[in-house]
Amino acid sequence: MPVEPAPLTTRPAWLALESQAQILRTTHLRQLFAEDPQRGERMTLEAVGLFLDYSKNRVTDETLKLLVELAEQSQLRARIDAMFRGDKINVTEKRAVLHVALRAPRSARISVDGENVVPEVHAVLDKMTVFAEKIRSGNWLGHTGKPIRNVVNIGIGGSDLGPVMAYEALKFYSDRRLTFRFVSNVDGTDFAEAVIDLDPQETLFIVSSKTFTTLETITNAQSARAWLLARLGGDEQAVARHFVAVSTNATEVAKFGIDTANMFGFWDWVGGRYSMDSAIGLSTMLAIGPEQFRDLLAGFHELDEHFRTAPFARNLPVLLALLSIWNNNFLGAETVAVLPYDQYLKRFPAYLQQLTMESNGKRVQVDGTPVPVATSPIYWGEPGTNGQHSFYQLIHQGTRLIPCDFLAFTESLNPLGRHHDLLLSNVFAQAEALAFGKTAEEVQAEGTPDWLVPHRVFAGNRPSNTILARRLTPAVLGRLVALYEHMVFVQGAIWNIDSFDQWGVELGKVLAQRIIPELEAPREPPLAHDSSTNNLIRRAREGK
Ligand code: G6Q
Repeated sequence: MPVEPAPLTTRPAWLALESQAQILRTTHLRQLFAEDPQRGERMTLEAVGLFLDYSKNRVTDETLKLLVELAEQSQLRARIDAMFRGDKINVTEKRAVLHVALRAPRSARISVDGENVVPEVHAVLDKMTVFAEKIRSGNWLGHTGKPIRNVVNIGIGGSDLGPVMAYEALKFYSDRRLTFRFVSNVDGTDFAEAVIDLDPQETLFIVSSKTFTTLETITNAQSARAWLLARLGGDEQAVARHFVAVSTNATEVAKFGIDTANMFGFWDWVGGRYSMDSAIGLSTMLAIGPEQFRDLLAGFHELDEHFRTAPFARNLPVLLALLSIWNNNFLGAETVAVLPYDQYLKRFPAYLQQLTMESNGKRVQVDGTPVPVATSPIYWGEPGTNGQHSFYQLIHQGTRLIPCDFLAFTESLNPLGRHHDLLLSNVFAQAEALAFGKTAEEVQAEGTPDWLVPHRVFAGNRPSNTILARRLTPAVLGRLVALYEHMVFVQGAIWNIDSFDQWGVELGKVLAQRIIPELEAPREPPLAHDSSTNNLIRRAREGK
C-alpha cells in the first residue's frame, strides 16, 4: 500500500494554494487574459485526440504549479501505480479496482491475487462477440423461430446508466434494424412502456446485474419473464431463447431459469459505475457490433495509458481533477455543470452524476476520520444549446459560482446546412460570455437606460473548461469516459477517500425491505416508524 500522505490541509501545497486563493478570488479573468495575450494558446493540452482549453479558469502558472505539487504531496503517483498493479485499493470492500483491465490488450498482464486476469477478460469478450454476431446476423432464433429484433436491457445504477448512455452516444453507429430499450426503475411504468409495442417472439432481455439480487432488476426481470411466457403459450423453455444474463452470480442466474451458457461474467474488481466496458456493455456491442465495441475499448485504453504515463502537468485527467479541486475547495464552487454540445451525448451528464457523486460523495477518509474539506461537487447538466434557454441564466447572472465543462466536436455526424457552425458558435460564445461578461460601461454605451443597467450587466469571471475532439466515434467516447473515470480517481486520491465503495445507498434499501410487508399486508400491521413515515404508509394503504 502507498505511504499515507500528510493530512490534507497541512500539505505545504495546500497551504500555499490557500494564499493563492486570497489573491485569485478577486482577480478577474479579463485581467489574466490582458496580462498574457498567449494565455488562450498556452493553457491548453492535447492528448489522445482530446483538446482541453483550461485557460478560462481563475488560475495562474503559479496556481497550476502548486496544484501539481498538491498531487505529488498526496502520493498520487503511488496511488495510480497501486490501482494499475491490482492492489486492493477499495479498502472498505477489500477489493482491487481494475476497470483498466477490461480494456487492456490481449498481451497485457494484470494480476489480482497473483492471477493474470487479462485472459479471462478476453475470453468473455470473445464469448460476447460470438453471441453478438448471432443476434446481429439473425441466426439466433427466438422460441417460435423468429430472429431477434428488440433488445431490452434490464438493470439499474451501474448496470443501466453506462449502457443507456453508450447506446445513445453511439446510436449513429448502431444497427437500425434492432430496437433497444432500457428498463431500470421498479416503477412498473418503466417496464410497461418499454415493451408496449414489442413482439415477444422477437424480443431478447438482457438481465444485467452484478449481484443478481438487486430488488429493482429482479422484479423487472420477473415481470419480463411473466410477460413473455403469457404471450408465448407458457412454455418455460422459451426463457432460454429470450433471456441472457450479465452477472457475477451464476447460482442466482441459474435459479432464474437462464441457461448459464448464456451468462456473460465479470468480476468483483469491476465496480458497477465502472462497468460499461465489461459484459455490462453487451447491449452496446449488440448495437454497434463487436468491431466497433473493440474500438471503444481501445479508446479507453489509450486514455488509460496517457493517465498512467504522462507527467501530472500534462495529464488530462489529473489536470481536470486539480482544476475541479481548485474551484471547489479554494474558490467555493459547489457544483460542476457538464454541458455537451452534441445531442448524442444527452445522457452523458446523467452517467457522470453516478460516476462522480457515488464515487466521491464521501465524508470520511480511508482510515475513517472525517475529510477536513468539501468532497465531490454536484455534477449535473444538459446538452447545449437547450440548457442555454433554461438554467444558463443562473450561471451567467446568479449569485453562485458554477464551473462548466463544455464538450464539443469540430465535425458533425449529421452535417445539415448551417447547423454545426451555429452549434459551435454557441458553445464558444457561452464560454466567452461566462469568462468576460459585460461591464456596466459597455451596457451604458449601448444606450441602456440607467435603471436597466444593473440587470444587463454580466459580471463574468465564471470558470470553464472546453474539451474538443474531432468527431464522436466509439474510440472518442471511450477516451471521454476514461478521462472522467480517472479524474474521479485523482480527486479521491487527494481527498484520501475510498472512491470505490457506496455504503450510502444501503440504508434506504434496508428500510424499504421493512416497509414492503407493511404495505402488502392485508390488514394494517403495527407500525413502529416515526410518526411521519407511519402516516405516509397508512395513507398509501388507504389509497390502494
Ligand atoms: C455502482 C453501484 C450500483 C450498482 C447497482 C446495480 O457502482 O454499485 O449503482 O451498479 O446497484 O447493482 P447490480 O448490478 O448488482 O444489480
